[in-house]
Amino acid sequence: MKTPTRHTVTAALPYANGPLHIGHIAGAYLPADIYVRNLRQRGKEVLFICGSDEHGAAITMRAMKEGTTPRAIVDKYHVLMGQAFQDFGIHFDIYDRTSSDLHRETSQGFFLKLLENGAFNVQEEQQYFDEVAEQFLADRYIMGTCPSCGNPDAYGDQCEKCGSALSPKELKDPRSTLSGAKPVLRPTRHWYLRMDEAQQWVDSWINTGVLDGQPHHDPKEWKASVLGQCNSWLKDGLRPRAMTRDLEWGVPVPLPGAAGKVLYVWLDAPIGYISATKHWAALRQAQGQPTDWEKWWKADDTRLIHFIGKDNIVFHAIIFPILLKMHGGYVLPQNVPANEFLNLEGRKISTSRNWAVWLHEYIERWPHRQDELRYCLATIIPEQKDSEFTWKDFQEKNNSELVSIIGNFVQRVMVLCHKFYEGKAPAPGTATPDDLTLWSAVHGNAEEVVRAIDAFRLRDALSAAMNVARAGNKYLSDNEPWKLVKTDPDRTRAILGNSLNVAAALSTVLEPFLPFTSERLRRMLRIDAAPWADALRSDRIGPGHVLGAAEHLFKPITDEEIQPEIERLHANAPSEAPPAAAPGATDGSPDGRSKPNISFDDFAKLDLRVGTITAAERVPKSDKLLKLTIDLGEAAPRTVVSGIAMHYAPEQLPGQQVVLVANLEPRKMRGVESQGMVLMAEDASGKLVFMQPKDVVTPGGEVR
Ligand code: B3M
Ligand code: ZN
Repeated sequence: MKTPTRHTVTAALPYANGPLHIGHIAGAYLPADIYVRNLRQRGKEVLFICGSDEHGAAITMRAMKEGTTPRAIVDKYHVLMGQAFQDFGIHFDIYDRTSSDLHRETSQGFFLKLLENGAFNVQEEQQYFDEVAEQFLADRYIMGTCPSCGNPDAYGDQCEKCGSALSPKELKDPRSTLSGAKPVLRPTRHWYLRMDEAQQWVDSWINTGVLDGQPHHDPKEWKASVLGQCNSWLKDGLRPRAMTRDLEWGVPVPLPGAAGKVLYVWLDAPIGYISATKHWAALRQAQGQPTDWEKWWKADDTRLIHFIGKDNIVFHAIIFPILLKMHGGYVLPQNVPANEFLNLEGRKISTSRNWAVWLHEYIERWPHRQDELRYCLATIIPEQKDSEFTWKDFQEKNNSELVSIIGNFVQRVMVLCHKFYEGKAPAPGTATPDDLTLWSAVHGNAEEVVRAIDAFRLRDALSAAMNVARAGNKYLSDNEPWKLVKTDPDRTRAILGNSLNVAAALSTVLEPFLPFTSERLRRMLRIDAAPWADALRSDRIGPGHVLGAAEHLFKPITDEEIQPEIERLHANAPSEAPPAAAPGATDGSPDGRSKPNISFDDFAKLDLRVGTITAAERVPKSDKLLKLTIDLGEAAPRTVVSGIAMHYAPEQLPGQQVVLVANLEPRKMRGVESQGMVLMAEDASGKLVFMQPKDVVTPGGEVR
């Protein structure tokens, strides 16, 4: 095992088929960013690589759904994702993309070298073909029943329910996801990676950390979940795997007679890390800083680390290493710290069901509050098992940790220094046992931050960093400088001098997690960022140093700010019942109401009308939704989707009078546009009942 002199850190290339959500961030990008920031603070040479994965069925299917081209999809989401990362303080050395020319050349070259090295078997065989869409069906293009668990919606490459890796021919009752047609078999030719030949060395590399007879890494440093998944693949025996596909969108197979074939996305995507590195080096070159890209991938003192989510484990820990080794000349990853999944308010995050907190929307709605979300997510990184984000927890952690621990400490020190010493740092004097205890807590916790980050225990690292602020708070509360100033001005100076230096140390230990806050804190203290070791000195801020103005680093988040987030989540998830305007639970506010007052003008904006239901039917594939036709006395009846299917059968409803919010912005639910919302109340048994006039009202009658 060589001592690394440089670190190549990659974060999974997200598919450019939709915006980023907090699950992506907590799973791969924030952990990678924390890791990289800390390495840089410690003066290590690091290259941090990411980019958009622009090939594969994820992209083409999205294009089909949006009725546009794959090119338009990747162009749109590549920009959106790159911007969101940047705005959120996740700073890659390059955020590249796999639809570039350089990437095409790089992955084609890689493929040809593999071919030359005998890495492939070319095989002609029968594969499923969709005669309607005129396309071969691999991976996500084909669905059927999982042979292991019976899930009727398993994909051609994987069952998402039980996690089994599948091939299309193992599916029972296969169907095309393109047309729904029953596929037929047709002959085609593909290049299969001879993974079977790698079985032995992969096994010993993963389980003993030995590669080519040399110690390579310590397998005890790998997560149990990563080893577990790899070993379950190894146990089944590695099998040849096709590295080409019959598709139009992708990197063309660079061989004569291979028209209409592209590289398998899981071949080209990880090579994307390499082409991104080349691109980065070319950009540096253009700026007059020539650099050699190859050392980042080929020098044996380079430590390669892949940050990913658990669904990418075998691709990074087995298949890509096999590709790198069969190609030759590349280092293999020293670790693949994969995380589990993040859930949201009790449910799985789902792009298709719009159950997600989208990063770019968060940044828009909570401007300058990046660190508040970074903090909350860092405390719940799903390191060992799936974890959960809730808006209440976000609020709670902001209020009782960021505001009360960090904010409170810094605020007290700054205000007292301004009050007692006109904003100039006092002299710390001779250290007392109390001061030594304080500094040993600071240094002990700072060491733990480093130890934990090196071991990919980022939650522990954050909690050690917070302990520095806790130690500062305790020191202040134990010594009460605000009282002591009257009796012992010398000791008071020492206490505040020490506290200022703890605040400076805090700006360093928090930086990997809360970069925006650290920067603000440094501005307040009027200090520059410093390398890790220097930054923890107790005399960094010397006597007479002029401080900036005291400002609050964090502000409390109120229920009024959080509630709309929860409501928005439910309102935007189309598979959910739309919120019935039921009395609802109170939020514990003193007067027992769940919402703050609104003005009369706000009320007057509502157009409430009485209508009569003329027809009702179920919305296909939904347990909760009914499609109602409502006569409002207008030229055409309204279509309204209502979440009452659990409470009423469609045939009960014609003739029923209802109160309708008639000017609610139309919204599509399950493909049906809803043009209003029916008001309902929840009775004692939990059943939803109609708000209806006691006497029959002519449809269209206004409710005031
Ligand atoms: N785009 C899969 C994913 O986003 C894939 C990662 C590629 S990393 C080379 O889950
Ligand atoms: Zn299954």
